[in-house]
Amino acid sequence: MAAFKLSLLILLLLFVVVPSSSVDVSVQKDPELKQCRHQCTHQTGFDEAQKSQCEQKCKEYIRDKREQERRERGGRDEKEDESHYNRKEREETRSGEGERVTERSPYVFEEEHFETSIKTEEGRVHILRKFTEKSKLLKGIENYRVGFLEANPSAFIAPVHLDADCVFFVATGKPTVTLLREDKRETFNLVQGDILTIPAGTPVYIVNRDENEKLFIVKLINPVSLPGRFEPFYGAGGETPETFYRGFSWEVLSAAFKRERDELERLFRQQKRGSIVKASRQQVQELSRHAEGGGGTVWPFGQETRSSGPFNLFRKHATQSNRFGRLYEANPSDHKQLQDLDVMITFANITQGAMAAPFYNSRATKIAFVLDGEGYLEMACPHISSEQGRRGSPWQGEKENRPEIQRVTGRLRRGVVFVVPAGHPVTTIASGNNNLQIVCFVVNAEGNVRYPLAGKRNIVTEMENVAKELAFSVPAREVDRVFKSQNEEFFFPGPRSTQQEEGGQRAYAS
Ligand SMILES: [Cu+2]
Repeated sequence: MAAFKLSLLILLLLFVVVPSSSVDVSVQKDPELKQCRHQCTHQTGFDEAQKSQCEQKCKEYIRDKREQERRERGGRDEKEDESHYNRKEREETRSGEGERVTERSPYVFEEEHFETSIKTEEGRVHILRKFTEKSKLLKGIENYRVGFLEANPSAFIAPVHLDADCVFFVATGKPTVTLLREDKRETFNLVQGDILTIPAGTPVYIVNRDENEKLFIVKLINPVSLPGRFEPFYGAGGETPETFYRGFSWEVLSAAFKRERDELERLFRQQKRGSIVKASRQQVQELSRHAEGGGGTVWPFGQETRSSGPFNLFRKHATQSNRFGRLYEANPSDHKQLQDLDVMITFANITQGAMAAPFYNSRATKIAFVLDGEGYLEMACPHISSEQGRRGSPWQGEKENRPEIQRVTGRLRRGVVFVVPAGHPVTTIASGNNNLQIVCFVVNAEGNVRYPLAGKRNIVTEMENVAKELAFSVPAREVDRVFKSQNEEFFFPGPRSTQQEEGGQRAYAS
C-alpha cells in the first residue's frame, strides 16, 4: 500500500511542475519526511539536540531528493519535446558492441529543414528554420539564423533591408554589393572568400557580375527586434516583391510625395517579376563600374582599418596547413564588424580521405555550413543520452548520476548545416572522393579557446605525469604512447576504412 502511494506521488510529481520556491512546502508535506522524523523522535539514546539535528537531516534529505526529481523531470521534458517535434528524426541506433550512436540528432540539418524565403527563375533564398524549433538544446543560439542566397549569372537581387544584422560569406560567384549607408552609397565588387557585414536596416542590393558562375552567399543573420525572427522589407518594388510603401494609404502617400494617386499606383503596382531578376550585360557593368574592390583586392594592404568594408578570408595565411587540410580564420579581435556581432568565421578545406583533429570550443558555439564535398562528423554529447543510466534512485543514496556520452553522427554534403555547442568534442572527416569544404560561423567567440584532443598539442600531453597516471590508471608512458604518437597538429590522415566505402549509409555509423 505504501509503495502504491509513493508511486502515485511520483506519478503526480511527473505532471506537476514544482517551482523552486514551493519546494519547501512540498518537502514539509512529503510522507517520507514524517516517517523519517518519527524515527528521529523514537531513536533511543538521542537527546533533544541530537533529535533536532536528526530532523534537520531528514529535511535536507527530502529536499535533495525533490531537487533531483525536479532536475530529472526537466531533462525528460526536454527530450520529449525534441522527439515530439520530429519523431521520425529520433532514430537511435545501438550497434553491436554496445556503442551509443545517434545518426539523426538535433544538431544536423538537411535540405528539408530550410524554408524558401524567395524563389524566382533567377535565384532563391533559403533560410534554416529557427534552431529552437528543432530542439531546446539549441536555445543558446536561438537568436541566430543561417541561410543562403543562390542566384544565376547576371541576376539582380532587389533592394531590401532586414530587421537583423547580417554577415555574408561569398562562396562562389562575383557579387557587386551596394549598401545605402546613412550618408553615402558604398559599392563593393566581391569575390570568393569575401566577408561583408550588413548592419540591420541597411538597404542593400546585389548583382552577380559573373556571366558564367552562379552566385552563392552563405548568411548568418542576427535579428535585432524579435528573438530569432526577422523579415525582409522592400522599398523599391511593386506587387512582387511587395513594396512596404503600400502599407500607407494613398492619401498619405499623395501628401508625402506631392503626386496624384494615379501616378503613384502606376509606380507601385508595376513590379511583378519578383525580387531576383535578370539584368543585362550593360546593366551589370553599370552597377559594378563605380565599385571599390572587394576584400580580395584591397585587404590587407593598409586599408584594414576601414572598419565596415569587406575583407577576404583567404588573404590571410592559413592558421593550420598541411597536405591533409587547411584552416582559415577571421577573429573578432582583428575585424571590428565581427567584434560587434561577437562572431568568428572559419573555413576548413579537408583533403579527401583526411580528417580534422577532434577538438572542442571552450565557450563558442559553431554553426557550420558544408559548401562542398562529402564526409561525416562525429560529436560526443552527454545531453541526448538514453534514459537508462541517467536516473539513479534516490533510495540507493547514489549521488553520482553519471550521464552517458552519446555519439552524434551525420553525413555531410553540400548544403548540410550542423551545430556544435560549446564544450562538445567534435571531428569532421572527408570522404575518399572529395575534399570537404566547410564554412563556420562561430558565435559567442570572444575569449574562446579551441582545445585539440589529439595531434601534437592535445590537452593530455600538457598534463603532469602524475595527473596522467591518476586519471587513466595506467603508467604515464602508456598514456604518452597514445597521446604523443601523432606528429601532425590539426589535420591527419582519416580512418582508412571509410575511404573506400562511399555511398553506404551504414559505412558511417560505427
Ligand atoms: Cu550535448
